[in-house]
Amino acid sequence: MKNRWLPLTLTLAVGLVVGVAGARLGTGASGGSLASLASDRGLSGDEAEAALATYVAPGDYDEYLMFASGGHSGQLHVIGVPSMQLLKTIPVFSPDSWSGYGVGADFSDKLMSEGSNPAKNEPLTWGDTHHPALSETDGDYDGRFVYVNDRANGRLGMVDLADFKTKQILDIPNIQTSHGGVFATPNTEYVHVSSMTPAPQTKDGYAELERYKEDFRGVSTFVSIDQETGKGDLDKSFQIELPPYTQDLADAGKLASYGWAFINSYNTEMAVGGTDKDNPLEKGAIANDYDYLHIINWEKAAEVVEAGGYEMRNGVRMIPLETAIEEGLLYFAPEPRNPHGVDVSPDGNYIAVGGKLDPNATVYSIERIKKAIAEKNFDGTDEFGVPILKLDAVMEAQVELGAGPLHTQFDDEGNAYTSLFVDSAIAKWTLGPLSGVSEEDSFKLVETIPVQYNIGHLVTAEGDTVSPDGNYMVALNKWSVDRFPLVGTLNPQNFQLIDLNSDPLRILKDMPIGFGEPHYVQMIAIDKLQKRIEVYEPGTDPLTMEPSDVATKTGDERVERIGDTLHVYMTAMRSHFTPDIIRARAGENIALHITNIETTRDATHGFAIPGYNKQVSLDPGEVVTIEFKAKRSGSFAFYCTEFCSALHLEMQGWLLVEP
Ligand code: RUQ
Ligand code: CUA
Repeated sequence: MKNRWLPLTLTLAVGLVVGVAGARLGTGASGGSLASLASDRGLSGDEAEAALATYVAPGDYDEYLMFASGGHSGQLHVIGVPSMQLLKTIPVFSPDSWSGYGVGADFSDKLMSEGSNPAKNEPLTWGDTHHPALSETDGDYDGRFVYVNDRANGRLGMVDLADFKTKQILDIPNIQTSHGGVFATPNTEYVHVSSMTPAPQTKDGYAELERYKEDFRGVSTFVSIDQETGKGDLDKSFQIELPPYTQDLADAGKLASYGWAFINSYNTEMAVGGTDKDNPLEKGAIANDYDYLHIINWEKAAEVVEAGGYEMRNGVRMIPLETAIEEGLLYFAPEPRNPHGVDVSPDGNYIAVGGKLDPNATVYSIERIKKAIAEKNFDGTDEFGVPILKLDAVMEAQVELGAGPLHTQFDDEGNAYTSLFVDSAIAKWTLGPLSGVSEEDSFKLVETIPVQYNIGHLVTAEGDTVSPDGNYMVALNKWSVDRFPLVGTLNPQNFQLIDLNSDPLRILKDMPIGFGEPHYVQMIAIDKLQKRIEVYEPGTDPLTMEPSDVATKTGDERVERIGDTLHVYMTAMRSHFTPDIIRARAGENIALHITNIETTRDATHGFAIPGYNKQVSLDPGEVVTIEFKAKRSGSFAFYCTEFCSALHLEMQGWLLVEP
C-alpha cells in the first residue's frame, strides 16, 4: 500500500521548504513560512520533509503501534509509528510500581509466582523479554493478544490487548532458556517457544557435560492457546524432543507452508567450552561448514500426539526424538554455519536464512522441501538419525547482501529487507517468482541503507503477516554511539524509522531507547486493536476479566474478621476511600479488597501504604486485593497515588495497627 500522506506532504514540504509555494503558517510562533522556520532551525529540505512525514499533530493518533520487547527490563513497550513516541510500558516479568505490578496487586503477585516454579527456581522477579508475537487469524494480526518469552528462564508471558495487562506467565517445562523460537501459528492455534541452550533431561536436572550428547536435548514447545482467554494450556500443549544443538530463531509457515515450522540452529558441533584455551566454545561452535535448519511438521505432530505418540515429561506431552523421526515430523536442511534469523515470506513460499558469518541470505522454498521429503532426497542423517535433505534439492537461491546478515522482514511488493549487523546497514532485495517478482528481477540486491549503528532486528509494518503493509520499517540498533547527548555510561539504543515508500530508502527519525534493551518488535495497524476497552465493567477482576467475588458497591463497604484475617471491603471514588479508617492488631493478616467505582475513562486511583512496600493502581471499575501481615504497630497514613482530582491530596486515610 502506498502511503496516503506522502504525495501531499512531499509536494508541500519540498514546495514550502524551497519557498516555491510560499504558503504561510497562520499563527505559528515563528509566524513565518515553513521555509523560514526550517532555515531558522537549521534543517535541510530533506530533514524538514522527514519531520512533516513523522509529525502526529496534538490529539491525532499514530497509524501503527509497535510492541517492543524490553530485554532484561522484563517489560514490553508500546510505541507509536510514525511519531516514534513511547505510549506505554507493560510490565510482564518485572515489577512496576506505577501500575502496582508485583508490588501490591494480588493478581500480579499471583501471576509472578505462578511463573516461578519453586522446585526449579528462586522466586523470579525479573525476566529477559526477547521476541514478542502478536496473535493471528488467517495469518494476519488480529489485535487480541501479544506473547513474549523470557530468554533467561524459558517462560512465556501473555498480554491481553483488551486492557494491555499481563494475564499469564507460563513456566515451560523441560526447557531452561529460550531465545528466538517465538511465533504464533497462523490462527494462534499454538504459540511456539523452543529451548536455546539444550537442557539435561535427567530427573534432577543435572548432567555432566561429558554426557552432553546423551543427556541434553533441545525442545520445541507448541503451547496450545485458549481462544477465549488467550492463555496457554499446558495440558493441551506438546513438545518435540530435538538433538542437543542450540535451537535459535524460528518462524511459522503460512499459506503455502501452513502447518510447518522452521528453526535455525548453531553449535551442531555440541561444543561446551571449558579450560582448553585452544578450543573455546565460540571456536568449537563454528567448526562445521553447515548447521541444520530444522523443518517441523507441527500439524502432523499434533495428530501424532492425539494418537498417543508421546510420553509425559514433567506435566507436558513430549514426542521423543525417535518418534519424531519415525513419524516424519522432523527434517534438517543444511544452512551456512551459525546462521541467525529465519523468516518466512508473506505468501509462505520462501524461507530466508540470515547468514551471520556468511554474506548471503540463503533462500529455501517449501515446494522444494516438500518434494525432497516425498522423494526421500536425503544426504544421510545426523548422528541422532534425523534425515538431512540435500541442500541442492531444497535451496532456491542465495543472495549476497553484505556482512553479517541477521533478520529479514517483508513489504507488500515482493521485497525483503535484511539487517546487516557487521555493516550497520539494511539490504533491500527481491524475492522470487512465487512472490510475484519477475524471473529476471528475482533474488537481486536492490539497495543498501546505512543505519546508526549495529542493527539487530528490524520490523516492517505488519511484517510477519500474510499481508505486510510496506510504508514503514524500523531498524532496531544496538548502539547509538554519538546520535544522542551523552547521558552517562549506559547509553540508549536507537530505533530508526525508515520510509519504505521512498526510492532510495531514507531515514525519517531516530528514537532513543533509554528503558531497556529491545530485541524484537512487531508492528500492527492501530485499527486492528478492536478489543480495547476504556474502562472495566464495574467490579471486574482484571486477571480473569470476570466480576470479582470481592467487588464492593457503594453502601456495601464493611470490615469482617474471618479466621485470623481482617477483610476490608473498600471503595475508591473521587476523592475518598470508604472506609478511610481501618483498625487492626499487630500480627494480624489484612486483606484490603478495593473497588474503584468510577466509570469514567482515566479516573484511576492508586493506593499506597508507607512502610509496607505496597502500591496498587486501581483503574476505573477494577477490583484489587492487597494482602499483607500487619507486622509493625503504628498509625499509617495511606493515600491515593494518582493525581485524580482537585482533592487528590485529601484522598487519604489511616491504617491503625494497635500494639
Ligand atoms: S536475536 S540476542 Cu532476536 Cu537477533 Cu536475540
Ligand atoms: Cu484518587 Cu488521587
